[in-house]
Amino acid sequence: MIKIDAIHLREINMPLAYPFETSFGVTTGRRILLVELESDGLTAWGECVAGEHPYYSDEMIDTAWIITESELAPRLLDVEVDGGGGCLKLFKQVRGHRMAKAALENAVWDLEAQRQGVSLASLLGGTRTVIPCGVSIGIQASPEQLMDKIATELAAGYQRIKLKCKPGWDTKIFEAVRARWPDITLSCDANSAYRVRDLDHIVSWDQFNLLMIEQPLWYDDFYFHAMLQKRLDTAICLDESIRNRRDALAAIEMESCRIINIKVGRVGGFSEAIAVHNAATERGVPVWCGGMLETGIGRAHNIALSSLPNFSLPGDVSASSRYWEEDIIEPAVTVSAKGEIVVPTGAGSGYPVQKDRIEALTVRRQSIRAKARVTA
Ligand code: OSB
Ligand code: MG
Repeated sequence: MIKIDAIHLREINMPLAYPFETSFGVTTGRRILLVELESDGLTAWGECVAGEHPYYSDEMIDTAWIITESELAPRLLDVEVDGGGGCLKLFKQVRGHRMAKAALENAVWDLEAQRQGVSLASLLGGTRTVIPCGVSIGIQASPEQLMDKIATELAAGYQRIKLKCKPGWDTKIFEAVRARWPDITLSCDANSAYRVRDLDHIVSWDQFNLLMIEQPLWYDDFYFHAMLQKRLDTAICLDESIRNRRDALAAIEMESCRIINIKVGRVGGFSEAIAVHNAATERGVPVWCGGMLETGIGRAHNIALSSLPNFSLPGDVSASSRYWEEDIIEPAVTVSAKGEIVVPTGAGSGYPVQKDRIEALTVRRQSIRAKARVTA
């Protein structure tokens, strides 16, 4: 059993090395909530992937902070928790707020791995020694600039290129990319930018031999994605719509998608991410690990998750240097010339945090401590 002595919340501000544009907006820097658990002389970290605004999902850093401080941290400090797997039940009374829950739960798993002296990957049930990596490339100022970016990422060895798209930045872009690279593994992600009037338009993308089309319709939809999937040869991949295992089962049953993007923050932590992974495995649906422009703390957790067997497609888990001038972990995440990340085997996540650097980036902090307990 694990007893948490203190939970430290902090907000760090980090400028992105390159702006990132999606159909819902441009991000130039991140405001990130980190949680740090203290337990028995050990320290474990978690990253909340909620954005500055509620544009990707209904969570944002400020709601995550309030929920963590007022509801989640007190619950975690009040009990002895039976490892990371115990958090789901502990937080169940609080509806939603999955990204906030995930930050704490994932830190508990990290702590548990340290206590057992095993890697986080193996504690989660991971079997892969290396993970295949892709990149997600944002909407650019011009098609030429996009071509340069793609050329750079392919030269670096990345195994799959995902293009962010939206009305006006789609068919013409796919045509140009396919004209130059007819055979690369290519996909697109619309982040819910299309509507039912666009179905014919989306069906016309079958000509581009995409690996998948990610979340083309509403962020909370299954029905219309199923209608679209019936008409498409290309696989639909759901991201935003999949909040838990039950959603994954519904989407697979309804044939709303043929591939699932698992983001540990979006589904509320490692336990639920593993449950989605296992449900997809049993039904022959491949999964891959999505990204949320994480710092090294979240990135290390994504690497551990990606070591599970059914993460067979390249994820959006890529090198630290694509996001940050300097990451907050040491060593930074690097990707080999074959487009792979080696899964660490040491105790815990395998990427120690740079506390000095985190201190320097901190703009807000709050500590919550366990009430003194009387022991017999
Ligand atoms: O939809 O996958 C997404 C970033 C922020 C919010 C949503 C998404 C993304 C990405 C970037 O695609 C993935 C990454 O490189 O971290
Ligand atoms: Mg996505």
